[in-house]
Amino acid sequence: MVTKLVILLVIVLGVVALAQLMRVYELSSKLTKKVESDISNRDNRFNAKMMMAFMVLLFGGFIWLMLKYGWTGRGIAASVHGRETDWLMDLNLIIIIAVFFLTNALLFGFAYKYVKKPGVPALYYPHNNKLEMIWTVVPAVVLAVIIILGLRVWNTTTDPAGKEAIRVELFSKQFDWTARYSGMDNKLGRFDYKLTHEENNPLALMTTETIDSAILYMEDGYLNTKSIHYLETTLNDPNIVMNSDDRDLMMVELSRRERLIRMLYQMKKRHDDKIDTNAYDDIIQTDTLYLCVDQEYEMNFRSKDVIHSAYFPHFRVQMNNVPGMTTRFKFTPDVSTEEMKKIKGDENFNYILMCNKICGGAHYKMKMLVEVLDAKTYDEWMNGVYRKDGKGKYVLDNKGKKILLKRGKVHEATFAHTYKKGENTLLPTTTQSELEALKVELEKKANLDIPSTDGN
Ligand SMILES: [Cu+2]
Repeated sequence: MVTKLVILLVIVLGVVALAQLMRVYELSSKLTKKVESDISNRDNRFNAKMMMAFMVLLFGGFIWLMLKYGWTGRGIAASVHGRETDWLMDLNLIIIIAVFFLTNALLFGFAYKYVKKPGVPALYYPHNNKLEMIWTVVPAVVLAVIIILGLRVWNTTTDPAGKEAIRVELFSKQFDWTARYSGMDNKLGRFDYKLTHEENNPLALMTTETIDSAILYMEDGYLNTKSIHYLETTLNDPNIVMNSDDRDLMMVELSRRERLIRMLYQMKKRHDDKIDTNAYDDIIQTDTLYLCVDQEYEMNFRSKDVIHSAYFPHFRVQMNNVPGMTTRFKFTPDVSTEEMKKIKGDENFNYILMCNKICGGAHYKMKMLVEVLDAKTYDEWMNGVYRKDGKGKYVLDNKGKKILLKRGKVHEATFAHTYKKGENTLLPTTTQSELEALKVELEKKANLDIPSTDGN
């Protein structure tokens, strides 16, 4: 408190002192009969020299920074197209640095050379067509070349990938990443946001089961206070007294649900259960993204909530994840994590995927480790994920401890385990036996086996 007061006092006194100094200067110029706007030749020459000194400092500082941090400050790229974008970036930097030195040398050099001299009038030079032409055409041509080269690289990275590329989906939400590999068939299972279920189907994958369970949940939803059944019975119950605002809210919710259920039934009608298998073999990774060196990847980006941005700095990849659409980027990592550790001389080095859009409070921790494995290690990992079942079909194996797997398949019955009594405050008091009865009824209706909780 005292220090703050002292600082304030010093500032106030400083301002007063400055005002007094100005006053002294004005009075002394009156005495010497000098007009304030008159600037002496000595002042002019001093300013010209200071311009040169500033230029030397500016250029010197710039060169020193480049020597200290490397002329681009980027480090090597770890992907094939990354080298191309780095080449483009270098080309841009060369042009920018050349122009920087040229224009600043002219600016400060002219200020020095054409300093006001006694008796020499200023040259009146209003216009020169040739000069105008040069500084319009030259930058236009340079820009066109840069843009054409850039577009070429952009197109090669965002075009659909070839058949041999592995499809991976990066699903983003506040505040984490989930990777989904297309699996043995190299086809990503389809998805629809209407099938999102926080516990059982966070990626909103579309299979016969997920559609059925979404319909059942929407209609009857075990302990789901937004289910159509719950809303209807509550609204029609003569024993429940509600104020009109609450009733209106419930009616709105009910009509929303009814619209959604119609869309779900349409989805069910159109759904071809042959595509279910595309989703079943998808591998879902939440901690580390494993990539194989020299393998092309097609990354498909999705967002559940707000705009995120997938940023792999070492691969020179960045793409916005936009709710409601899939964005794409293809790239081939060509330096494995082990190789990069040696290049950097850092045992702890790891590639990383970060969110590069300020997407909310915990944005800073929205990261995922990326490991680029050599082909052999990558195969070992893949073999740990899959095993063949009795019919010779590949199925997911849940044994690998280091890998977190979830099957892209959910059953209605599983959410009976996840929705606990009293979790929702809107819930009417229900006795344990009523709960059990409801559960049995629902299971009968779903006509599904209750799967074991480990997802197999
Ligand atoms: Cu984010």
